[in-house]
Amino acid sequence: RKQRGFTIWFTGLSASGKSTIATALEQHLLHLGFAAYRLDGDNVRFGLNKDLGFDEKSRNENIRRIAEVAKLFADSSNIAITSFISPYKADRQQARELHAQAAAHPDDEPLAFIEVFVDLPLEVAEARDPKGLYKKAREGKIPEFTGISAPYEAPENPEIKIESDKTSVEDAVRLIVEYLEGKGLL
Ligand code: GGZ
Repeated sequence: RKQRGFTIWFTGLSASGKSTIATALEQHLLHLGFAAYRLDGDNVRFGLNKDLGFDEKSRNENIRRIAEVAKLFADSSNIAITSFISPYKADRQQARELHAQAAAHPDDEPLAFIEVFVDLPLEVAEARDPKGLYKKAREGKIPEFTGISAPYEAPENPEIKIESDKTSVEDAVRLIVEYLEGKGLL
């Protein structure tokens, strides 16, 4: 029976380091010979989801569509890696359930869903501010900015938590790969 795919779901604040770790993980998995594909703002928010903004309803819909697409990738034996803030617990839970229920045939296993919380204190993310977005948000120039004027609901029981101010990108990748190996996913 062919190995099933699965989804690695990153969540965290803007500038938390999600995309950096997700990109390094994708490269690592590709070098190992796995079909990994990263979904992020650059290839989703400018395409499939270009009709969506950042109000709560739009974020709900953004995450709902991404979860559906990740499920399709996983269902076709790929490793889907998603890198979105995904600030709402209920949306992440819905994404998880979608994977759990993805068994197309009664003898199919559910698709594994690994939530990776890239945890960085807001003050540190704001001090980094690589794109100047936090500054603009403080000035009121970006409404509903996560952490400033919109919520971020941190995961309570993620499969993996990475404190990105205390963990190198290489170590973060190693932690995730070790977790996946331990679960028999790689
Ligand atoms: C948060 C925003 C906002 C608002 C634009 N709030 O650091 P970035 O720039 O590259 O990543 C952020 C990205 C967040 O998009 P997501 O699709 O990941 O968000 S969500 O999961 O909540 O739907 C940031 C930029 O878009 N950005 N406006 N108001 N981040």
